[in-house]
Amino acid sequence: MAYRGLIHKYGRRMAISQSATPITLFEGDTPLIDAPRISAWVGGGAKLWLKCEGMNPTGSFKDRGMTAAVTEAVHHGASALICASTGNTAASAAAYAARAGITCCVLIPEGKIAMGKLAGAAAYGAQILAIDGSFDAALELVRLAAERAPIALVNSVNPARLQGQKTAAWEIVEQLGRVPDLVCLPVGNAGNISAYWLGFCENSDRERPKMLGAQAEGAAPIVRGEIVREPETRATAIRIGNPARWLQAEDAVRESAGLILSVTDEEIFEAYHAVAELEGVFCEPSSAAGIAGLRKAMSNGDVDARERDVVCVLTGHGLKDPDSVFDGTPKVVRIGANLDELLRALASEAGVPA
Ligand code: AN7
Repeated sequence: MAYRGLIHKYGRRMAISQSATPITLFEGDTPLIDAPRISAWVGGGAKLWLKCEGMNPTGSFKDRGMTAAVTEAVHHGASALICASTGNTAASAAAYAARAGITCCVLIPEGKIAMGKLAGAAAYGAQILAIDGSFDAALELVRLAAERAPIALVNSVNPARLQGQKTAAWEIVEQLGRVPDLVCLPVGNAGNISAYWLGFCENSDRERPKMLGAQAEGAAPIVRGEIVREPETRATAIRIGNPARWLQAEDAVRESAGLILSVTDEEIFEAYHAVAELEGVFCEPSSAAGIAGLRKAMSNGDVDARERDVVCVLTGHGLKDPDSVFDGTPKVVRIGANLDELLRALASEAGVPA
């Protein structure tokens, strides 16, 4: 039968109300593609696979958790949703609220949201509110607001979110035909790494991957072991200084014998450009933190993944954040509108002989 979304496929294995009518945009079922060139770029002899979560309906993995959280909220009578967001959660919540015919309010750190995410939230008709403060401050505020006002909180502190997001682990096992040896992903609020670990643990008692989480150096509270009051990174999705699922992420890393490490913005952006140019897979900068972290861990000997299956989760689509592609202005070569100039440019710019 045709694919009809995560709850239809996995709902019985999700701890959500079984009688609820799914609110779905047919999220999930995203590609897991082999990546020989980026494997070589990362080095160390591992075989890399890319889990392309940007292929979800609103362009990020958040849709997996949102179908579950919004289904649950609507089942319990909610007529409005709220979330704090670095962008992707906002776009996803706005879309699922629209799908359910209810109101959505999003609270964002002003000026720190990629344009494609803001565009999504606006297009789906959310009420967008901004504060002069960090994501962490926004999350604190929406938690308090949800205690006072009749509005359902859909950040990943909501347990239904993890129930939806854990399905990505099961898809990977199905697509690969086995459990991978290592799974690498970016860590912000730490909901996703917690959800993957939950999924792998529910999948098997014996075979589980190591989890590798990557934080941006300027927003690496778990790596540093302390809250970061003013997190800073160009990877704005993971510009978070006090992750809500901090302890759970530490458990996932410890229980899996994995690791959490930080990568510089420079390393993140190198990986971001490399995966697009070498594999044709365009993710947003934050999403490339997992690849950057893997490369670092391989080169300094923290992981030995030779001839192993490694999955890098690319959490959001590159089109979410078009500004990040360019360092200033796009590299465009202007030519006259005639064949001579085109052929000359092909030879000089692209190495294509006339
Ligand atoms: C592309 O949208 O926190 O560790 O408010 O958008 O589960 O928080 C986004 C996070 C990774 C980190 N990659 O995931 C939000 C938000 C992308 C993201 C993360 C986010 P978590």
